[in-house]
Amino acid sequence: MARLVVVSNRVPLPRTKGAASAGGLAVALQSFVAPGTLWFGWSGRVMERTATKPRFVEGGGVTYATLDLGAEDYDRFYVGFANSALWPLLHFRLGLMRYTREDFDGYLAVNAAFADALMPMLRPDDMVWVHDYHLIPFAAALRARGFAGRIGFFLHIPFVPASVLEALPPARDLLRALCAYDVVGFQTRTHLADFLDCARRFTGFTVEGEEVLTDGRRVRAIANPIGIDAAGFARMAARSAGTAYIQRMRESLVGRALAISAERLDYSKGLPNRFEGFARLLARFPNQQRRVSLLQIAARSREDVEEYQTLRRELDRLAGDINGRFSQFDWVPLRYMTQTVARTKLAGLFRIARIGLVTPLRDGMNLVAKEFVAAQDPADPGVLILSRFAGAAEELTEALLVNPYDPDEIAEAMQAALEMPLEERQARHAVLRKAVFEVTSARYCNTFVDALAA
Ligand code: GDG
Repeated sequence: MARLVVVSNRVPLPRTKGAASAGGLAVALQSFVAPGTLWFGWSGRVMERTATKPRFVEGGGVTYATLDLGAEDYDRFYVGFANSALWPLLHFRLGLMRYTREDFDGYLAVNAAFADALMPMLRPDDMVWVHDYHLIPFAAALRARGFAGRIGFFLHIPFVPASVLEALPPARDLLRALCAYDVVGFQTRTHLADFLDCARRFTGFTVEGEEVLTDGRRVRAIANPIGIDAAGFARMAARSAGTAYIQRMRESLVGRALAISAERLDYSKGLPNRFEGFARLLARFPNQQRRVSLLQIAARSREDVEEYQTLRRELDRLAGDINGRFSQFDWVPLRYMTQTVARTKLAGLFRIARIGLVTPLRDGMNLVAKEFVAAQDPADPGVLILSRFAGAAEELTEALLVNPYDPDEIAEAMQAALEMPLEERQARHAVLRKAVFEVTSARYCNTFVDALAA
């Protein structure tokens, strides 16, 4: 069997496994990679200059090979093009997009440097699976260095309609770069359709069904929603609910309902709108005051990108506002923390929550929504409130779906969730649970690798 080579910007090194990491990709892939796999990417470290030779770590039969980034490459590739241009663009936030040619050149240069470092380790029959927006030009870089084997790409974040994509100056280059892969995967049918439309308009290649015909090659585009290890997460949540930590949480609630949100502190996740929605719940439905607390876990992320610092200050202010306005001497409505919480604890918190509040303005998929569903006790489940603009909304149709731009809609959904009778909660949860147990991380990985091998 061909060896699998995984390439991703961040590599979950074995010593950090199980630690509080707040990224979706690592979580989905970690349990899948089999012994013999090579996993290659950035070490997460910034040095004076970008390394030319990787450092190796072994763990569970998997070889992890990582490169340090130089300070200038980090600024241009990671902070610059990837997270200040592509990330906002692909989350429909043109107003936040900061593009410079220097950043784009840095992005191409790091992809080239990564290809240079990986190339000597590759065998001709390896299958290379590249992840996410940091590495779109990676296949083109490997092809330029002579690699002729199978290369696939999966985009974890949304793909945008042509009218949004065209605002990015090198849109055409990136689309053509995507066509250097054999398989290109997206989270949803919508993202897939937008990609095919963009390829038709901007590349000069022919699109036939769900394939792009380039000069001499065929690129297959697929929709392959990512999932979680649902059974594993459910077990973890049930076990965690019996621990002293969760017991302390219950005691602190003194019988009040818990609403929970957890994600990276990121403007795509819609935290200010959610805070405002919660404030409107308390203002419009005052009988819910003292009856519910919202726990917001917002793990700090990308702190070198200015927008993230601005968002953090805004949230500090909003959280202070809400608690100043509504707190009573023995009740604090909003519990806001920016540290990460260990995964097992998070699972237990999800399990005892009455509401899972997942309201991104845009999201490729959103695994928190799926984890919340898996964590619930089917006999007395909590209610998932989910943004229509999360990829997960295509599958989780029995959630209370909201437009996150309307804080009143969030408030009304919270009110409905708090008042929802047990039978309706059970009925909705049963349908959601089925979806989450069907589209698992294992299915996601197998589907992609099968498409790549075909
Ligand atoms: C990208 C796409 C797509 C969060 N806070 C803590 C913590 N987490 C964990 C969650 C979940 C993961 O991190 C986050 O995954 P998401 O999918 O929700 O979001 P992104 O990080 O933005 O991931 C996304 C994903 O890729 C996969 O394709 O779904 O749309 O944006 O597992 O539970 N984990 C711990 N402590 C925290 O405080 N331990």
